[in-house]
Amino acid sequence: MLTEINFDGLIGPSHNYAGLSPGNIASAIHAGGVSRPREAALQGLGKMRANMERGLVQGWFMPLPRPNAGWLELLATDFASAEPHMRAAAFSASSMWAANAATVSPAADTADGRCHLTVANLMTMAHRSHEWTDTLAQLKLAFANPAFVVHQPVPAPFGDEGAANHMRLAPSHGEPGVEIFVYGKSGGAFPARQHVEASKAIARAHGLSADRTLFIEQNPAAIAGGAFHNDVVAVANERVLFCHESAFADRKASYAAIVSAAPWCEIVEVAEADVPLADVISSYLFNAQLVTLPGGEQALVVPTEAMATPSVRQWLDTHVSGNGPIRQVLPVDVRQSMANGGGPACLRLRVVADPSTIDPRFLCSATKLDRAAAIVAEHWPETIAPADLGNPALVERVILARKALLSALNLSQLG
Ligand code: SUG
Repeated sequence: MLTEINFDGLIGPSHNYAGLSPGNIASAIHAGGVSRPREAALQGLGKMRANMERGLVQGWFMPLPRPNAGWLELLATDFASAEPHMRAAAFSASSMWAANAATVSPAADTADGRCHLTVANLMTMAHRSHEWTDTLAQLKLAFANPAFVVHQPVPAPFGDEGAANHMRLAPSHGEPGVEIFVYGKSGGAFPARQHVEASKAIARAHGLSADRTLFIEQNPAAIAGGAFHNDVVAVANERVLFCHESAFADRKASYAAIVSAAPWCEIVEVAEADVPLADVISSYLFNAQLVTLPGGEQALVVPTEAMATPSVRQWLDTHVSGNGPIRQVLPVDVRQSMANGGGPACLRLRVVADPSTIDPRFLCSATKLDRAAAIVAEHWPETIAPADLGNPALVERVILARKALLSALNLSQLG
């Protein structure tokens, strides 16, 4: 049976705060801080568990090999001799943010009736540009069934950041939907990571129909304010689009195009006067998982930071006590990821599919979550300070920790 599956990136043992993402305010603020990889991974597993307990289908992706020795080799260096910024780029656990792993078009939207995935090239940020090869290997394994088509990345120089800049509206998950690609235009203070040429290439590769595909420009003011991905200011689920007033460059024309392509959709807009953009960015109100619970109600899985921001809390209380489509607000603690700019929505990739078509090793169960949590508790470093990155003992520990996880989950073939 077709259902939405959320695949979360299991937070890797090298999680640290290196300030690698210009335009991502949380990453800049926490640069040089001491990270807590063990706590981070347990928070992520806690989110997966809570969503499963609500009756949602949960999958996961494994951390990538870090430091990425192969990438450093291509750069004619190695971890011991690389300059500090290259070391940090090779060591980053950034693949945890699975919303940036790929763009997914469910079978109901595509010309050949298969579910298409294009791995994101993430080429704008050095530390993320080398994720795609290992991510692609996992996607090929998880989605090897002929129900799926897994595509190579869009070639340079067209930046693609995956599902973080892609939304889908549909009367229900399994029905044909409208896919909305949100791109940025370069020239602002911060990089526009999603290029329209990449979005268009993906829409063509996935065989999307023109009347159910939209390309919308992200508001440059939102990017300048710290919304480095569209999913920081907007999220969609089935027939609901939940967004901030400042999300799109041409607000009225964007809404008109969306309503014309999806007349059954409901746009829930948060006004700047109620929640200013700065509060949106710091609270990650929209970097929430908007999900349909088994009973049919929509719930918003928000970071705890959202509840601690008075304007956001007030907006949510008013909405839920009124007649709006978001019926429940479910706070979750993912503070370790949030400090690098990754909220609940960043940590997951949504795939509408029949779970029986997916390699079962990538689907979670309560027992597997327990097994992973035990490995994390035993092997993940408790803390990483910036100076630790040069410590060979830490490198060895991080490599062994990941190997222990893969072995416990029968995924050692990921190497
Ligand atoms: O690409 N942070 C990530 C956060 C990604 C959030 N994803 C979505 N919005 N979907 C990024 O900027 C920071 C790493 C560091 O600074 O150490 C980082 O890569």
